[in-house]
Amino acid sequence: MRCDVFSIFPDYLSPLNLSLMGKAQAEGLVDLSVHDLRDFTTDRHRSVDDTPYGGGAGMVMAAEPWARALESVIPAGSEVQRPTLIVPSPAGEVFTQARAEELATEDHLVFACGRYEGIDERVLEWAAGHFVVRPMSLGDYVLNGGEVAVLAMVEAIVRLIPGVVGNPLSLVEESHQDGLLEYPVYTKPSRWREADVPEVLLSGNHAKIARFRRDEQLRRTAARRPDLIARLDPAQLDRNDLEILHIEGFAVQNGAVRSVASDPGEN
Ligand code: JEW
Repeated sequence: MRCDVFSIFPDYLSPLNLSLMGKAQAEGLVDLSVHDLRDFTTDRHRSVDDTPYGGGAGMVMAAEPWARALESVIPAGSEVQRPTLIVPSPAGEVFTQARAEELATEDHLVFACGRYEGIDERVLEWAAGHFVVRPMSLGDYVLNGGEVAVLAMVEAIVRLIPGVVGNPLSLVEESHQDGLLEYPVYTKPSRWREADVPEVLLSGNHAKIARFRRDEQLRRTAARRPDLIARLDPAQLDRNDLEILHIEGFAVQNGAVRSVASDPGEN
């Protein structure tokens, strides 16, 4: 996979040369280039921003440096196999594991890191003629620019490329999560500062261990991510699951898992 990243702070992306990402690059699984957007300016001051039409606070990234930058990575003479252009934005589609899995199968990803109040919208419209354009949000909070979002997205995508993560079984286990949060994990020593590892994990009883872990997944998902509980398919839940969920304040109603009154939650 080829990845091109454009930013006015290319040094911000240097973690991509470390650890897992660095190894993936050294092994030729990923070919990553980080480009300085200012190299595509034409004025003496290398400016990339200007005041917003319609008024308002802050500055907007001007179209021309972006177009020149993006043109530099358009594959020669191919309307077919358009690269995917990911534009981090608080107004984008939310980046999820499903999006990471989809993007991990692409040949060529291009990332456009904005700053200030964002990029002139006409860049995205123009780019749609050469790229599959995907404005993407890392989540519902505001960053100062796209760089941190790109670090997270590239890490989530690249680790799914075959050969990048050492043990492919950990990827298989991950993808088989049934829409629940992970169970808690423990390592030696079995007693640490008065705190014991749950006894069942030392028992060697694999059926009981699996049940314990499933219960913990259900409990923490109910407590921390009730939105995920509401999306469970009741047909995939056994009697034990339903009992745990009931203790946590959920029950099956009209073919869906619903929160049962007693806990009013935040609303
Ligand atoms: C994010 C890119 C570029 C992504 C997620 N645009 C914009 C904008 C900004 C602040 C306030 C309002 C709009 C700053 N900003 C970005 C923010 C991505 C840029 C400039 C971003 N949160 N924030 N998930």
